[in-house]
Amino acid sequence: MSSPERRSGSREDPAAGAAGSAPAAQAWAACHAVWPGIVEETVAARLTPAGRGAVATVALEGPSTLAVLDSLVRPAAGPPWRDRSAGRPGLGYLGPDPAEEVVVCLRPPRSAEIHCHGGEMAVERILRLLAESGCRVVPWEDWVARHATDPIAAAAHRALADARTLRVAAILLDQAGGALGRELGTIRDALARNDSADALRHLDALLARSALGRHLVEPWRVVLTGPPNVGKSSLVNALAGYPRAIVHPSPGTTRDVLTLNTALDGWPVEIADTAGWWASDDPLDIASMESARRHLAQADLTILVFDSSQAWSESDQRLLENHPRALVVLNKADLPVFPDCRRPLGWPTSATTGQGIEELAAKIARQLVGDPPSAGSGVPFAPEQVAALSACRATVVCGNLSEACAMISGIIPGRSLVEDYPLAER
Ligand SMILES: Nc1nc2c(ncn2[C@@H]2O[C@H](COP(=O)(O)OP(=O)(O)OP(=O)(O)O)[C@@H](O)[C@H]2O)c(=O)[nH]1
Ligand SMILES: [Mg+2]
Repeated sequence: MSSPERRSGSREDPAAGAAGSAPAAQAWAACHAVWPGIVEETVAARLTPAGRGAVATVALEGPSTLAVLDSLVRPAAGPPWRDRSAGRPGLGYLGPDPAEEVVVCLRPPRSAEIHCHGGEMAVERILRLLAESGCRVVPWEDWVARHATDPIAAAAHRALADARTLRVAAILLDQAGGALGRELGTIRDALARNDSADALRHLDALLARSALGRHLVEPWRVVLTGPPNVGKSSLVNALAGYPRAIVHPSPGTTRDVLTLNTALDGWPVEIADTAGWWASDDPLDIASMESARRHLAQADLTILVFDSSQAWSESDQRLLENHPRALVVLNKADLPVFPDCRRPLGWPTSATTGQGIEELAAKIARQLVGDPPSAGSGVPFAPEQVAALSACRATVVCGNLSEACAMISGIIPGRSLVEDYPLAER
């Protein structure tokens, strides 16, 4: 395989501006500083998501960017890529005929974006041709790591791809912008001046937000349970805003656990509808209830639904006692309430008329999230961040402040990304 690095060795790079110009030289020097191990390498990555789209974007970066473009992409008009200035898009034909129609945009100091048709085959072919030209094709996560300012920002950018709502995306953007890093700096400073109380206060505040942090990429799980026929599936549909689950007057309609993803008050939530609980020795009922039990064990919040138009029963009471932390909902509030002093207090809803549904959604969100962090707050969102903070806290509690300071310094942004993302070795 020919080496584009060698081919481009003697070439001036017009994309970088005039050779030796100060900004370009500084940018390139910065590239060297952060990525000493991969400076000789030219890499390519698909930036747009996998799957079909109208347009896809492949990025190319490294010393042989221009050489690769000149060898692979025939400009529709005008000079070769090496003689063009950065920022102006140009139409070209990539690869042997039938060539891929692409728009190339050069970026200083030595990178380019190739915009192509969004079909899988077009992108795969372009990446294969780039690989055959000597580029190393890397996953988008590595590309993000390469361009992030620090490991926390890199992790936040990767997590952003899985953010399901604007609300969680805003928190992750804060972390990418340095919110968590700044709070880690405050803890390090407190430890450096032997102020363990202040360090613990900040550590506890961060750890208290770690449950929220986990759910920035993974939705909260809410499971509806209760006796048969009380309106669990109807409530799931009302919360989702569309008829996802089958509703029927016969008890025992829902068998398998049915899940759907939605947002409540802007927070991503997976809602599960389950089979009703009743005394039965039918193997099908037992299997349905076993499946519900498994889901309930994983729930962040259980919603226990009863029918307020029916008498309170012994089995209702047992269900209530089995789920002492559940949010109790009294459905069918549009029907006359069956007076029964044993029935617990609960939130009244009518899945039929919509009464109480919006408030129920807000209640669920409040119970799951508590007080959301104010804009710009640090939120640990990756398990390794939480583990490091917990370990640091334990070390502070043991009174070893200098060791805790070293631990927290180890996760503070500012060290080379190469340690975390050794691209050159993969
Ligand atoms: N009047 C009234 N009827 C309701 C309400 N919610 C549900 N129903 C009716 O109650 C019956 C049972 O509703 P489902 O949502 O299937 O009840 P379920 O708890 O999922 O039942 P299973 O899956 O059998 O356990 C249906 O006929 C619904 O139309 C409500 O708020 N008011
Ligand atoms: Mg049901």
